[in-house]
Amino acid sequence: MARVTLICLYDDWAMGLRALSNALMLENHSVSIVHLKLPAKKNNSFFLDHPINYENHHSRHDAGLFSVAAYNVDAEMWTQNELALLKDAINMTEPDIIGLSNRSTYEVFLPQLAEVLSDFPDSIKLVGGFGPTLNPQAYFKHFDYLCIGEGEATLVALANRLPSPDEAKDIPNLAYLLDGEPHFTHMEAPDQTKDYMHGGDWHLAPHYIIENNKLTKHSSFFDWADLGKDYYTMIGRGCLGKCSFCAVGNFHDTYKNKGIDYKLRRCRTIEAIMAELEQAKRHGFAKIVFMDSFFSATTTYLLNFFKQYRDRIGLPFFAQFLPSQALENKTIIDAALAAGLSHTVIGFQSPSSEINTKIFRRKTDHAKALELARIFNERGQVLIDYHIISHNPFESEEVFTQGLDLIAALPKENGQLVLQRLCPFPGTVLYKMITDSHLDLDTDEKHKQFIFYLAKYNFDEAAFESLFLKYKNDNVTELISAYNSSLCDSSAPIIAADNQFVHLRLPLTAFLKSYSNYNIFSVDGRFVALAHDIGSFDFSKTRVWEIKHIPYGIISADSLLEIQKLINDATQFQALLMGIRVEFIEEMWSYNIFNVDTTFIAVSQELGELDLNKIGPWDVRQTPFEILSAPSLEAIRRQVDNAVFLRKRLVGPSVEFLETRDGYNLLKLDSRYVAVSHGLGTIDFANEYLWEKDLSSGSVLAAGSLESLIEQLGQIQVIRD
Ligand code: B12
Ligand code: SF4
Repeated sequence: MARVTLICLYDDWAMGLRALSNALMLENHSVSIVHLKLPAKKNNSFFLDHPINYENHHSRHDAGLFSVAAYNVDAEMWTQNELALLKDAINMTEPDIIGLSNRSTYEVFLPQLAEVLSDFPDSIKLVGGFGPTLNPQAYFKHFDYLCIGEGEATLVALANRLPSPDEAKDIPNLAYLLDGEPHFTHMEAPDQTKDYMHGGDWHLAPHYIIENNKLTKHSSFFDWADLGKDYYTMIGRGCLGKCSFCAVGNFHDTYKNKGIDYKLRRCRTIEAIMAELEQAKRHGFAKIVFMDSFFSATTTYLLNFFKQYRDRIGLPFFAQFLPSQALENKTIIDAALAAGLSHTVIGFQSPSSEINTKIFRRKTDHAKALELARIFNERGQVLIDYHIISHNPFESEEVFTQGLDLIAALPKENGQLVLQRLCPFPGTVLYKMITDSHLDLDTDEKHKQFIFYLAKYNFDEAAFESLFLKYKNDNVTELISAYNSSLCDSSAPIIAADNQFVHLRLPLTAFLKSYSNYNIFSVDGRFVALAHDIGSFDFSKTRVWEIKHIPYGIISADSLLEIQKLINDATQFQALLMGIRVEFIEEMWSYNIFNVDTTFIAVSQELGELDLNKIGPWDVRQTPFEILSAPSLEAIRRQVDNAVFLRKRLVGPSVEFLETRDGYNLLKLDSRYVAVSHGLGTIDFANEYLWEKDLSSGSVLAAGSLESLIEQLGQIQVIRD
């Protein structure tokens, strides 16, 4: 039996790892799954000029002011602490094999991950997924092995034998450096009789979650998953399409180029899917999300599937259909609706059929896609996402006009426009096309087209025309502020900002202050403003996105500064009311100390150079203790002293209990003295880190001597009294 630790990045469901762990567990190997960060999203127009990922604009989520959504690493980069926790998690699982699942987006961060893995010289280090399959060269120097294509058989063979690279020749789908040169083993098609999506005990593999600078362990996936919400799965593998921008078609070519008969699409048996979904339903999931790029199968299969789904599962579900198949056999639409279809995607991608065929290699027929949208729309119950790809260097002015016409033709009720920015991944056909073409992207022009598409979707005809005529020759900044002003015009049909809440699981936590006509709350590190006009709610019961509200009734932002700005903008676009004077005072150890009005702030130099005249410290994503504040210079110096010590981990057996005083336990930890408030409960110092606790309210104090600690305790008492 081998111990295998699989790692995914910014993924909660990690279906690839689910399949791999099923395959391993069926062969009696022991598996642990580590989630380094959960999905993250951030809305900010900053990402318009700094694209890293699939930035997008979602007309419903982002219906407040203009903003662009960015995901995962660009929304919330992992911290050094979190990398340290990754090391801890791997240590705890003592793996023979460490397997990382990687997508192209994370390739630039490989050195950081490789450094963590290098601490485990005795484990085999393997990487798999779309990233290494498409662009193996980026991975060789960091890993012992790369898995090319689907990984179940390869990983099981590796776990059965734990070979060194020169003994791995007969394991299919592997790549590695042999005498410094890339070496690829033979490829084999996956065993078509096997269905690893479900059937094993994948959910019983321990899941380690690293998020918000904390590491938590869960003995079952279902103990941790958001029960009562969405359950993700697929009815098959692969896709009938071979789009040039998408990794999936290129994945298929990896097999085809080696002469392997690899089916574009394989469907699971209906019985296996029903058994899986019955389990999901028993666990309390409320909606099923089928992540198949298309719900494609024979018509007989689909009709039978929907009938069984309706009878045995009956939960609302998301699925995406092939327009041509659904229109030729409209009984599929009827059956899907009767079974509970509640959400779908209609993907247009380029507004031009010619670009779709010649550049994107898609067979999309816009007339059919629109007809399907109309049918769903007429039937009323289905929410439709319309997908269009923006920022395409091959698209001319004429295509932009076609895009406006296409958007005008979309049924809007129950619809939402999702503009995805083109991001060509290395190794895809499109990437090569773009590099070979030497075409320059006129970024400003593309940004403007992006905003005009949104306006076309969000505004009525007259409002759009007026914006377009006035600003088509203006710069992007002018256009954005004109777009935002037009949104305030009541003629524009705004579905006000329920943005950003999709990933928030917590109810509202703390009321911060009243500002203008809004109450501002802090919600798990973000800020939410609710207009007084929308009344009061019991936030422990109501999620903020469930509240029906007036335009701009709910505004959210990542910082207090930003939310105040949005409130100002919303209430007549007043000038920003912030003008803080910041003065540098001194450097203390690895901190810079500043005076900001009546407060003193210490900023860790690890955060790099910050211009505090332009950004508030609350705008900076921090790990604990990176930014400290206090009302006096003495107090901030003391905090720096504490922080430098506390940022080191306070774990280990050398904890000596000294005494109890004023609601604190006084301890000696190594050479330091620490007071821990009784309010924190019992702390197991061998397994817990003090900084995981809420340290903000003076619940942990530290000093170099007992006298100094007792003095601090006295001061705290004065403040509390
Ligand atoms: C589902 C899905 C999502 C879901 C994922 C979460 C969920 N709730 O399930 C959502 C919508 C959140 C999502 C988000 C994103 N996705 Co996505 N997503 C997919 C999709 C449709 C299916 C992936 C899947 O689960 N497949 C089924 C499993 C069983 O297969 P698999 O993951 O490929 O894993 C197999 C092999 O790859 C391999 N393997 C994988 N990892 C490892 C590791 C080891 C050690 C080994 C040995 C083998 C191995 O073995 C596995 C079993 O056979 C694919 C397209 C597709 N049809 O495949 C795109 C796809 C994977 N996504 C893609 C992208 C770009 C993204 C985003 C970056 C988009 C963005 N927002 O910017 C994010 C990144 C998310 C992340 N955490 O990294 C790209 C990846 C391209 C690339 N070159 O890397 C794809 C291929 C689509 C595309 N347009 O090309 N995605
Ligand atoms: S249809 Fe979707 S999943 Fe299939 S190849 Fe095209 S973009 Fe990829």
